[in-house]
Amino acid sequence: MSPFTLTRTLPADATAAALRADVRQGLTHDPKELPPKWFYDARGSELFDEITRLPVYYPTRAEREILLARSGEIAAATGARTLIELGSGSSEKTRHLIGALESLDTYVPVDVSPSALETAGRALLAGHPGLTVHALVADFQHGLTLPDTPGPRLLAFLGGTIGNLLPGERAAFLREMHDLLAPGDALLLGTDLVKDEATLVAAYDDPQGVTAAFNRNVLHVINRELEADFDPDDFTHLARWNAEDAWIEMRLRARRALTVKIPALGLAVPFAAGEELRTEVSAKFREEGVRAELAAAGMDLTHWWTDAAGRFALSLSVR
Ligand code: AVJ
Repeated sequence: MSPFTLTRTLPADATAAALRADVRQGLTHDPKELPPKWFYDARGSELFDEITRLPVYYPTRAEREILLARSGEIAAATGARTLIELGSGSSEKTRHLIGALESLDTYVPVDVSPSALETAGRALLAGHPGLTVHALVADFQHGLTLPDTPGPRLLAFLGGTIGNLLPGERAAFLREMHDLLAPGDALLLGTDLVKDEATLVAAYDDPQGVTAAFNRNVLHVINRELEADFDPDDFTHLARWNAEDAWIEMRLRARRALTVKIPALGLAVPFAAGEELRTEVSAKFREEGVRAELAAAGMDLTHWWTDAAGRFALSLSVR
């Protein structure tokens, strides 16, 4: 078998249909909201990369610090022969972990972007001649089927992206992850941690305005894909800490009363002056909460590692 295979579990038009459904549902809902996954077209992915290099955006650096310090322990604790990574993107975060996993046989990167999977998969193979890469084009929130690869398996979901799910979605997602694993397999989960409000809000409202551009980018995506006539300059970027739900919310607030036409959906969407559209929820966690949510999904948290400053955590749990 070739050391690199790419399997599409997403029909080519599934993404377009999902965008239409999400935009119709979210913009006719009161209050208005959109799921954060639509930020990431080519421009949005570039802006997110820029965010990860901003001085105020600490999660990426904190998680990298933990991975550099703990990859040996992760390898020893799991003895993984298959590493599955959800939302693998450029596979940048896992390069070090892959190097440390001495018994690794197969890497299964899962992403919605086939081009990112091709580039990352082939680059990894160049550095790891014995490795098999089985890339999956898939949306991991919707019925993931994994290839039959050798155990034990390690499933990695890094970056704190689990924070984009609402509590009910999170419970369902963790249960699905449990169901994908066999007894003895492990889950490596990255979670951003609750901390002082100023640090949290600053991470989502940088002075350079990169996060504001990233937030408004979803309006460009809707304009392009659904022929809408949003003027992104009509909206101001907002980042707010919601202490009750322990999450950061990104919002776009209409500067004036306006109506947006979305011909592809036959919709006219009125905004009142000052009306807010919620574009992202990014939940922050505490150790006890993560442990309890994992336990509810049938997983047993065995390791909890944070960066030296205690801002971000990686947890390892076993089914
Ligand atoms: C990619 C979901 C982890 O929530 O921190 C960064 C996305 N949004 N700045 C996060 C994001 C605004 C990021 N995740």
